Amino acid sequence: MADVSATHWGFVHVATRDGRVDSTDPFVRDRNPSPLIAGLPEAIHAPTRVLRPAIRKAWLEGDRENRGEGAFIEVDWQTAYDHIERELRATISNKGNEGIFAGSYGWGSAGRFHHASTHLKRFLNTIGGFVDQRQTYSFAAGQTICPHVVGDNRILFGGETTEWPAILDNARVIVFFGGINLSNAQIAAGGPGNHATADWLTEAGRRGIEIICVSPVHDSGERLPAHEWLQICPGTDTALMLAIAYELVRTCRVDNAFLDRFCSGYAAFEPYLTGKSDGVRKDADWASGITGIPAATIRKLAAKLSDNPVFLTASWSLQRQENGEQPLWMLITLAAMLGEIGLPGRGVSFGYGSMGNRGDPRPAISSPGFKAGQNPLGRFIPVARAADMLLDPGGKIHFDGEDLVYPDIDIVWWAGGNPFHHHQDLNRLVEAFRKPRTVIVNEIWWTATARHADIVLPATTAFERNDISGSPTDRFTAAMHKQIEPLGDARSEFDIFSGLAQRFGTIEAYGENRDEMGWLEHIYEDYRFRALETLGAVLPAFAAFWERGYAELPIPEQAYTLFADFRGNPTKNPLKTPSGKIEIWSSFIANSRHEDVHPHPRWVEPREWLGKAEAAQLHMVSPQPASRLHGQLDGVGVSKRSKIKGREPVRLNPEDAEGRGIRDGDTVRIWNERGECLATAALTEHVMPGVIALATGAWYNPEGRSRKGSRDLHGNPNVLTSNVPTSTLSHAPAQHSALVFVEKAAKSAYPDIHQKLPDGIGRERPET
Ligand SMILES: Nc1nc2c(c(=O)[nH]1)N[C@H]1C(S)=C(S)[C@@H](COP(=O)(O)OP(=O)(O)OC[C@H]3O[C@@H](n4cnc5c(=O)[nH]c(N)nc54)[C@H](O)[C@@H]3O)O[C@H]1N2
Ligand SMILES: Nc1nc2c(c(=O)[nH]1)N[C@H]1C(S)=C(S)[C@@H](COP(=O)(O)OP(=O)(O)OC[C@H]3O[C@@H](n4cnc5c(=O)[nH]c(N)nc54)[C@H](O)[C@@H]3O)O[C@H]1N2
Ligand SMILES: [Mo]
Repeated sequence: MADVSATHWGFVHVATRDGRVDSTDPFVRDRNPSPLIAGLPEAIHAPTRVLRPAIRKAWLEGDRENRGEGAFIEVDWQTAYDHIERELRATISNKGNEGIFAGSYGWGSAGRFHHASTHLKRFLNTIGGFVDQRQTYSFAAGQTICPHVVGDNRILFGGETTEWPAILDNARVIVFFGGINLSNAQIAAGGPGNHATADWLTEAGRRGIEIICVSPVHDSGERLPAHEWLQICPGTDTALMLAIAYELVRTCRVDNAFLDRFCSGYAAFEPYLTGKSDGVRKDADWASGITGIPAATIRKLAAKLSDNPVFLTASWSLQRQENGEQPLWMLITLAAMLGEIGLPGRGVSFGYGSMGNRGDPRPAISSPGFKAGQNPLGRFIPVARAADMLLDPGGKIHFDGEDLVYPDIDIVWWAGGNPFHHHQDLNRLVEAFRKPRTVIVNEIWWTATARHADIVLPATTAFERNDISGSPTDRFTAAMHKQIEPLGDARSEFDIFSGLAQRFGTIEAYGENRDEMGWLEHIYEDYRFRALETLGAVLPAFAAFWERGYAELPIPEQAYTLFADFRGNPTKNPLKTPSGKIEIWSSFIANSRHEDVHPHPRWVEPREWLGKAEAAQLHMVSPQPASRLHGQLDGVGVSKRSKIKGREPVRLNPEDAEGRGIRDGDTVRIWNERGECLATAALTEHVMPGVIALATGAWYNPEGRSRKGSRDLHGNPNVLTSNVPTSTLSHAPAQHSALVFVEKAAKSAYPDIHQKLPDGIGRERPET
């Protein structure tokens, strides 16, 4: 199967003709392939490809102010390397390696070897290191809080979690806070060989398991088996969970034996629930006023959860909000009060509606990987603080118990990520991007981030190089065969950084005397050895794997339940928390300087939510796009077809539209004090009144110049989102939601170009 490759959307069979990718079809073993893969050929050959190294002309004259504007000139690789070498050497000798920021957060390739940011970091590690980013945009608040509560992050992400067959055999009720969005399950980091979430849900329906979705948006509603949709005001789930917990206390249904044996600190939490400590009973009437869910419904839900074996889960979106640590902590606490944690297929774990294959049965070994090695500098910032760092060198923060100082950055380098997609408050990022002396971006396409760089290096796509895939939640590994020659002068990340390592005399440390195929064999054989050693699983040797096109791990005989070992023997298998138990009261937080985070879960009113909104304001949620992966594939295939009048659709309830004189298909302005964008109204009952849903990923396209206050023409929610962190504990992105105003746009004709090439980059694309 020499035609196999892997993408974050799934494995594909590739057909080529005359040196071009002609079609990409679903992998034969994939039961529910994603429709997004059909757009790949168009993307590979898109006019927006970066084909040659390019340098921003004004930067050559020392300009920092006009990033995102003006002409580029295309140069050869040696010229681009000359500039980069000079910049790196100057920074290292003037400021040391702490002048280089290369956290480079983002979703580079599914191919694990040519993983762009890993190569960037590996190269920089050979010349003294760089300032890194820690944690991910997906779940940074969760990554910070979960280890304090349950000792590690298996409950949040990765392959070692409660598996679907166990859930289906044992749970009678499943509650999805954040809903279960099948379009999100199209994606699995590192490339899934199969998409199984839809099948598990169908089976849950067949077995009569009760499914309850709690969300302001009814995503995938029509594709799910029979279920109940509870509409909740965004950002208020913690209040709902508290009220359910209160009901358990009121009706004497708390599992005190479980709390005594497996948890620490419940005694300090209960007085908060009952109002003894603060005078406010967290009862159903209280929560109803916050969440918008009728009190009787909350009481009924509490009874249902205590009468049945349950599995509770929350999507990651709940924690990409102000105080985002709280709903996860509170859901763990609720599951503990119900005494469900560690029983087969029951209890709590997160992210089942967030990404494909979470909860798929798979042996617990890590997938094939390529490593960046040790960073000799060892400095980092929390993932979402890049703009803060650039705007405030020397600024101090306290992060998860550690004191950090923002370094003074000369060089920003991104390879395999798109901050002009992922960063909150893009107008602020535009300002921050004016600070460094030099911005380098390795990209496949002329994204907004590439357009805001000084030096842009053209990277190949996965189809233009050999690679190997590996997803922590999936059993399959693809032998990703090169299908076509690189377009233009594009190079693989390995080639790009080998060229630089040559210049710095570190090629041996960087490349270890292996070529591309040598590395693939090395990575695969390491994986094959681990599979044999830890699982006794026999995978084919490299040559046979390469020939066959993929390898697969066996399905484990017994479905795994998270914390079953802890419940079975808490003395032998304690959690890695200070008490060895589930911490409902966290001694770490109690002893920390993070005063905005209380030592037990609680409801904290966010700065922006419907409870504080002006009459005309609506609450925007910015979920993941069904039509693409973040900004990837935006201009092609399903995503291109999903645009209405060339802009991103914004979903809103007909009630809110009517009050504003907005009809389906109207161009609307969405704005708040941070920015403004245009989008096209798509009226739907699947969004609750008071809420709008504007998916992420429409390529940022400011009207006129890239300036603070420029209106984004395309519908990118991040011109509206806030830089306020989830808390001072995590400093995590809280950008999933924000208050906004919406009105029908007065002017009907706005420019529509949403993927523009900079001046100097020929619109006439060379034959490739
Ligand atoms: N408002 C709002 N914003 C959000 C979120 C939200 O819920 N609301 N969610 C956040 C989340 S969860 C995430 S994970 C982030 C995602 O943010 P990103 O991961 O930064 O978004 P992508 O568009 O996937 O960017 C990856 C980039 O890598 C490039 N790339 C792919 N392969 C290669 C390669 O081999 N080499 C090189 N050099 N480049 C390559 C792609 O072209 C693409 O531009 O966004 C976050 N932003
Ligand atoms: N098609 C596609 N799939 C993707 C991605 C993509 O870009 N495209 N990105 C992938 C990535 S990187 C990640 S991290 C995951 C993210 O996975 P999630 O964070 O789970 O995904 P979202 O779509 O951002 O949000 C899920 C749902 O939560 C709802 N929601 C928002 N706010 C609230 C709230 O306050 N309370 C409740 N109860 N619900 C709320 C949203 O309306 C949405 O329906 O998705 C992955 N899957
Ligand atoms: Mo993510």
